Amino acid sequence: MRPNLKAVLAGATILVSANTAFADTWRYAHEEAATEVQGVFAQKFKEEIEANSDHEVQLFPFGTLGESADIMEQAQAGILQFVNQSPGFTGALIPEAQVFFVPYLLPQNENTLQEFFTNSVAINEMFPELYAEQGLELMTMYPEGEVCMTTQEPVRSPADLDGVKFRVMTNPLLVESYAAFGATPTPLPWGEVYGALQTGIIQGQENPRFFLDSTKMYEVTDVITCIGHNNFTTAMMANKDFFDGLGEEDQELIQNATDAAFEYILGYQQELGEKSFDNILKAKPEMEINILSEEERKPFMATSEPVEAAFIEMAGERGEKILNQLKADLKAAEGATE
Ligand code: 6CS
Repeated sequence: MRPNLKAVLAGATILVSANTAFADTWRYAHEEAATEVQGVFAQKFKEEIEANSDHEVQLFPFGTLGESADIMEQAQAGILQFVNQSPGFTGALIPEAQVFFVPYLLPQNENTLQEFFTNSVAINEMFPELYAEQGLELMTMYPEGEVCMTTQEPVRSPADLDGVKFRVMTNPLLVESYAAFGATPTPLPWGEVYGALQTGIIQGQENPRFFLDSTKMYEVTDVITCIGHNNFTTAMMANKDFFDGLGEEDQELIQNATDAAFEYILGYQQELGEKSFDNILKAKPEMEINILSEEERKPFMATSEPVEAAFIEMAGERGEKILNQLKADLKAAEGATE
């Protein structure tokens, strides 16, 4: 059942007025639990804002205000001042952001990946203009870790995905990508995934390593397969009217808090990802974890070209420009971390 937004926000208002130490309250919703990567990013942002100003940041983790699509609507409407939403749910709004689902585009080397997210011209200069058209001030994008699949049966080649109803985020290019991998892509909001796996409506899904552990995907699937095809990208943004209406000092405060949270989360998500498979095997020793070899990855890698073409078809000239800039940024990041 959807939470009653008015009731939640009324509660928030009472809390604010009870605490006279803060000048005002900024509401920030994200798509994960408080202890997961987006939650830790948000907590760091809150701490920075509150330590350096008289503003309060109130956090709304996954589920408290609805699904990803709901919190985005609320941020666009100005009910929320901040929102963390992954490009996986922004396909209809900002088709160009689907570029993050072209398989094998992002590097697997963590240093190169972090260098890319820090200095990318596409992320820091081009994407903000596209988000602005949707009433959003893009504050940053950051990685959440290597994406792997969980399924009921082993996946060694695209043929093993034949007939597998595979949940993807509600994103047309992800649908395209999993169709190219040989599966039957099934877009669903996150809140429906565990139950759909449990009841057999779907037989697979993908997510970053830490999330497979924290959301206990091993309880409802038996095999993890990593093919090195992607790293989970997410985005944090503010309502643009709210941000534009602030004084320079507050805008700088928000940028500094974002930068601090970004710096912190790079190392945090890396560590979390590294521990996740050990945690999963402790909880379920019979879980099968397969890291496919270079040879086994080849047929999956062959899909990157047609999926890239599908991206350009969907995102047009502007999408192609972003893709080219992103490739240039990745080359520069590789050069800087060789
Ligand atoms: O798969 C999803 O829908 C979710 N995955 C992550 C890692 N974060 C939030 C998102 O809703």
